[in-house]
Amino acid sequence: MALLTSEMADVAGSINKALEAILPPVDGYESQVVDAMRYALLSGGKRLRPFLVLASASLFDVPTPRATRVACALECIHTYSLIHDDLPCMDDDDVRRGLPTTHKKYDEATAILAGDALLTLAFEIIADEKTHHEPLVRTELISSLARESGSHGMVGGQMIDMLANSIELDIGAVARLQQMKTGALIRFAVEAGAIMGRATKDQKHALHNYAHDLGLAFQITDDLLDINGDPAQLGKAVGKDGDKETFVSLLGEDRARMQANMLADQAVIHLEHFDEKAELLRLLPHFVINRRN
Ligand code: GRG
Repeated sequence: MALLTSEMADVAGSINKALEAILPPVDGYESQVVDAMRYALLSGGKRLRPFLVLASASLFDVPTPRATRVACALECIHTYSLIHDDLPCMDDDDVRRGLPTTHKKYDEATAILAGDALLTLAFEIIADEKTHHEPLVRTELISSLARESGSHGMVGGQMIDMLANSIELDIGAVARLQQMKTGALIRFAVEAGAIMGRATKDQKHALHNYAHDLGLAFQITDDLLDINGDPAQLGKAVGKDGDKETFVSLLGEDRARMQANMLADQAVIHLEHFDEKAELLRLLPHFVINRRN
């Protein structure tokens, strides 16, 4: 695991630098929204999704600067989703990554606008020629990211989650909700490397299955941390799931933990036809289920 944690720290460092460089310069009356984007984007975070983009791109020897741009775009979408999720009309959180949430630091209107601007910035980054010289590859990345972020993916999952207090969800419905809300961006992260690297159909299929199992294992762990996690380590409040059905409320803690373990093992098996370049991807699922934040 030491190899993985040191690689993850390196990726976080290089992504932070790249995000600093990509963010528009602060100028004019609109500077408040750019300040808020910078605040939310550069406030820490594990950079798990960027790490996945870089790790999957490295399977196909995609040049790192290209993969880094896609990783930055994805982190912009992830950050926008956190800003909006923390708003009073959604999860109503005051602390994120150990700091005041964006609407607490600024105000609600600025937080909404910062989220909106991060969402559009993501597509601006990918559409740029610097991301890939082939327009078709850029288009495929854009359409996959749009699909996974939108109403068939993360936004759709968030909608179901918002309704979850008033509708009854069984285990299948919870799995579908989480595959949309959390799994979709993880799927894109892994798929992005395959798109840039012109992977074969079989390779794409294996990576898709890997991302599916990793996403569920990640979410089950998130549900467990909401019950057992330490707010100081997590940098956010716990007990937020309340009466909502989650993997843990439906399965119980022990079975949920077993399920996360099983999914992590299964994720690794999906990579069996990849060579040693897949080592970091092989280590990640067990890191994810043992994380404390
Ligand atoms: C508002 C459109 C919209 C979507 C919100 C992502 C999301 C959907 C809500 C966040 C709430 C939440 C706790 C989801 C569970 C999993 C998750 C995305 C956790 C946060 O991701 P990490 O752990 O965060 O990768 P860091 O801070 O490390 O980047």
